[in-house]
Amino acid sequence: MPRLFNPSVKLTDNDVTDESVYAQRRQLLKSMGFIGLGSLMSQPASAFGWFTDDDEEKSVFQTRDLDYTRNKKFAIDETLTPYDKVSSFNNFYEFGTDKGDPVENAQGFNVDPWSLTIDGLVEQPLTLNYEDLYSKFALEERIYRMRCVEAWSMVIPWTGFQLSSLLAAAKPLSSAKYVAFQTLYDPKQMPGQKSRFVGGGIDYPYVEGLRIDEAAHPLTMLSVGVYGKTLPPQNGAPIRLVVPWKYGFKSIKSVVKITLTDKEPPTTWKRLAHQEYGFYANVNPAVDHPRWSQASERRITTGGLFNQKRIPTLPFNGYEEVASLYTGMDLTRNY
Ligand SMILES: Nc1nc2c(c(=O)[nH]1)N[C@H]1C(S)=C(S)[C@@H](COP(=O)(O)O)O[C@H]1N2
Ligand SMILES: [Mo]
Repeated sequence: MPRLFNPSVKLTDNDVTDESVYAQRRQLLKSMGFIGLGSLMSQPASAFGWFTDDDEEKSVFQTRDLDYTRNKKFAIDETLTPYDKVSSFNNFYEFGTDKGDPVENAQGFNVDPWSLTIDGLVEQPLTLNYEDLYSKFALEERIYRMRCVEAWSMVIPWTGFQLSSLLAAAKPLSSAKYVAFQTLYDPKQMPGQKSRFVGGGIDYPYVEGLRIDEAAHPLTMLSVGVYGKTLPPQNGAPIRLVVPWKYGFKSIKSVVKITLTDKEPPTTWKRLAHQEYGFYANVNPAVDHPRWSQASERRITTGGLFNQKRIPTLPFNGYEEVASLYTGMDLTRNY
């Protein structure tokens, strides 16, 4: 059973387990009345098993091979997280709050047709259709670390293109200071949007945002694939953001709208609990989450989830080249 959340107890590295951290993040939602007891009790079963035992034949979303080049600049000497774990241990609350829910509930997700619009403070608003996502920009593969705020991490080969290419095509006006992102809103397809018990009580659509210099940074990617194939729905098909120096919740999935604005846009987790999840969300081992340490992380490679090796968390998730974006900012306040 998950441990009960006690806000006065600050967990140290030694007594925090991944299980207790997920349980605590969920506990916040439960304390707000959004997760039913049934869902909380079923959590360990699906979080411990990579796949739920299910003899039923289910149709599986069909992915296909992509044409791309490997960008060797991002070939890092770390063990990749295997595809079966990347695609079966997910946070995608639109399909349920358990780690095993998205792979279970998203296989019928229809991504074609798709429409992604870029609008707001731009000279040239754009709309990309499903085919455009794979053909308008040259695709490349980059291996990035991904660090969830829940203190686990993966190493993932993403296929996609720099967000900066898309922004350049839309020609931002000089008044544009931020970029806002929005996930598809389609309660018929996304059970978590239909029921607050399935979706954790989040106000959908899921929204995220970046400062425009963060959005234009060469590390910031729009991903349309993983392991050389189109994204499966549980990873944010057909297109999702990847910002490798920030906690995973910034990397919004199944994006339909990108809007340039002059004001800091609302972001889903900050709106839910601003004292715990900020707008910046830069990976930072020196700034703990109010309820758990961020000094280390469980790197998910092969083997069972809770046998994974704990490694130190690096500032900006090891992407120190972004540090200059934050010169003069207090990153303890701007968490
Ligand atoms: N729309 C949407 N995007 C989302 C989420 C979500 O619940 N909904 N979860 C976020 C979180 S908390 C993480 S850690 C990553 C997980 O990405 P992955 O499942 O592809 O590893 O997606 C992020 N993007
Ligand atoms: Mo996350």
